[in-house]
Amino acid sequence: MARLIIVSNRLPMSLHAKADGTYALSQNVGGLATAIGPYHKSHHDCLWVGWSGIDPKTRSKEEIDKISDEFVSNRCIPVFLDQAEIDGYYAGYSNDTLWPLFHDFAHEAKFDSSTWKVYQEVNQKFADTMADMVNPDDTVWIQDYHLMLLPALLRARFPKLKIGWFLHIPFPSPEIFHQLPNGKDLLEGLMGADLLGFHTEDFCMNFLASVRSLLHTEVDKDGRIPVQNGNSQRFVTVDAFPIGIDYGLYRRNAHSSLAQAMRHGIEAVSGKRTRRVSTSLTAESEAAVEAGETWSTYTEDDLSEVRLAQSAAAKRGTKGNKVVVVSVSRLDYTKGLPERLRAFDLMLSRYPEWVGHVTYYLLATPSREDVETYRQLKDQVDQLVGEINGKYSLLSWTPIHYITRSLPIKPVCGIYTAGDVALVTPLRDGMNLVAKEYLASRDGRDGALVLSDECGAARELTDAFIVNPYDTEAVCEALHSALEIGSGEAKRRNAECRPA
Ligand code: ADQ
Repeated sequence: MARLIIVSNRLPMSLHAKADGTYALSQNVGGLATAIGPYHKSHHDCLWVGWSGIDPKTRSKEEIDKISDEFVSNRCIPVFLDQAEIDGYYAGYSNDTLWPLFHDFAHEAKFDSSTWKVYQEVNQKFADTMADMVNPDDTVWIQDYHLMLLPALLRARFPKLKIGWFLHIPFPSPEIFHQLPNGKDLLEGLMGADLLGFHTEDFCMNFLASVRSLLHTEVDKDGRIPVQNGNSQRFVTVDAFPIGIDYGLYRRNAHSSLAQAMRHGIEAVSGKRTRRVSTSLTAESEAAVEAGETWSTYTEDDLSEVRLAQSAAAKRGTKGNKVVVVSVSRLDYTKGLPERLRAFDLMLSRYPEWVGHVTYYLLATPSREDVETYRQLKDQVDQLVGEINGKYSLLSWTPIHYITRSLPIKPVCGIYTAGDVALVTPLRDGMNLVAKEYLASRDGRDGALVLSDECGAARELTDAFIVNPYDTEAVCEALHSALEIGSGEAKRRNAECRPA
């Protein structure tokens, strides 16, 4: 029977040892697992090959066998990589070189011939692992920038195999791609595939421009690249396949009791819903007046908090008008979290009537904490959240609720359904699934999306408030407008984004 074999750097599941010595698997989070995981789960003829997350040098042979069995019983074929391989191939060449360069952060990219060597070796290791399990009539679907050499390595062993490769991140302009010392090798690696997929037409055009200039190959009018193999000729087709989500999964989970409980909790804390111990902005404003009398000997600056509380209460009233902004993101420099926070800060200072009325739920999971740039980013985000909360908090209200844990899908859907506005402003992103998840969770009801024009999703979700994520003023104004629109206008915009 012909099967679909998905290949990615990481398997969609992680292994946990249980107290009784057996193992259990849990679903990983992240764009790739979200996008493709549901297909693998529901198609019993589909296998997934990827790194197990286990260093074989730290386990006995018996343990590795037991771990492999656990993965295989979930239709996952593990590739075991030791620490040196992970350092060179994953942390090194994939994440220190390709990730920043492909996201137009060339200044963050490191070029190191030793990591390139390990990248080649690990791609070869994937090909070796697959050599014993692939049938010639299978279809192999390779994912992402970690495995750009694998198509040609598999083609050399299986001339007739159907091979696809999909890039989940942007493909950069030729000017940027040409900075990569091994760019030509990577393109040649990809020429082993039959079909190369990108999120957008723009990324396809960037890719084809690099193919023309580095491989000196003409591309035909259908975007096909001819590849000569001895006397025979094959074609590599290039096309855009904007990745989606399992819409029904998010819509269903948004209605789950856990998601509803999460939503009610957020609405209570942000003042949208009455809570058991009520602390109103009026009370705070009255307290501020009293405090103002006590503090009247202090300088004007010291009284700004008092004024904020009074003006917030006066301008928006004390009932209703409480709104929630949400963001869900990995903590990565491409996601633009400091820039979002600065825009939120600017909105509170430019429109002080939002003080006490808008609460920002920021779910931001740290990633790659062993890397200095990422540690610095986490420190910067922590500091900005602290500064904004310190500057605007009232006794009964905190502007930003900052959660750095990774949450399961139901609470995440609860956050989406509580959000009157989702602020999704990556500096550069292949697609961005969070934008789609937010809309699916709301399923055409009200709620507004402020979306970066630097992500693939902006090509599809054109009824969102589209902004330049670097432009703090523009993001601030878009956020303000998104918070102000009526539910009729929000529903109209969201209806356009529902699947037919
Ligand atoms: P990512 O860079 O991981 O994916 P994204 O598309 O936003 O980016 O997907 C993130 C996923 O992780 C979403 O499903 C989101 O719900 C989940 N997530 C993020 N933070 C979470 C948290 N704290 N708790 C729980 N879940 C969390 C890459 C590319 C993207 C591309 C996808 C798919 O970088 O551009 O859209 O692959 O192709």
